[in-house]
Amino acid sequence: MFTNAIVRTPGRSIVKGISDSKTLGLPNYERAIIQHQSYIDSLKKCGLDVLILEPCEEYPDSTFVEDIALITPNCVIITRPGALSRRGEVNQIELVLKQKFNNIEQIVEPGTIEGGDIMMVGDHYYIGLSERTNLEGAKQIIQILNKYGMSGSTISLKKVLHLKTGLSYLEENNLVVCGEFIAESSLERYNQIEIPEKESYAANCIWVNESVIIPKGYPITKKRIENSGYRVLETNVSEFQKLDGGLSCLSLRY
Ligand code: CIR
Repeated sequence: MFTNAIVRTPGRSIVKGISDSKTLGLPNYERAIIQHQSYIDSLKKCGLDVLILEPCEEYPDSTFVEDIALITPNCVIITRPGALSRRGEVNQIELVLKQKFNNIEQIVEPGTIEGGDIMMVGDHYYIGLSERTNLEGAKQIIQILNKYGMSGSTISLKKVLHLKTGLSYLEENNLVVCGEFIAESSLERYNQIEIPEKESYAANCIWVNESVIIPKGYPITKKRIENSGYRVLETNVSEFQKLDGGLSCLSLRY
């Protein structure tokens, strides 16, 4: 069970965030603020205490806090983002995490890793090797996990930005899968909840204490997850989607 979440309010600079999307356009700041508030409300409905950090204008993508740290039950690992424009975000989050946790570890050069590439399954962590996360970053994180009695393994990405762009673990051996991960042999042991390509954005969803929060507007995904026995909450995160941001990357949950 999770009890807490950390989020960061988007700044006005969000319009300058990294985006690969050619069709969705720029995010609208006012709408992003409203959507961010509803996202917080959804986390609260699932019983979480939410720490809301001040906007950080210097870093347009800093609302995507999940990429900057991994909070495990035994230690906290500060990442080293592959995206150059995001590297300085770690200094901002470090101050906050140092006040709350002991056992703080850090990924160092030449390793790069972003939290969107890390999926927790109990005390095992899957690490996506992507354009943002390199082998050295994965090796470092696995070494740190081992030091604290946990384990990790890698999955190579072909197309998507992050591992959790196309995968979400919903506990109880249930795994939401989409696209390139449907045929991934290391994931065969899970009960797979398959998401069709046209709803691929909803493959990034989050399990929070028996409920699953999914992006609004994906009826097939909603039904399939409900049929697997979960309460599903929908929240509109379309302004963040414009920056290739999934729902999970808007919070650190622990
Ligand atoms: C980026 O490209 O870094 C941001 N615009 C989006 C990050 C999304 N992170 C995530 O899905 N974990």
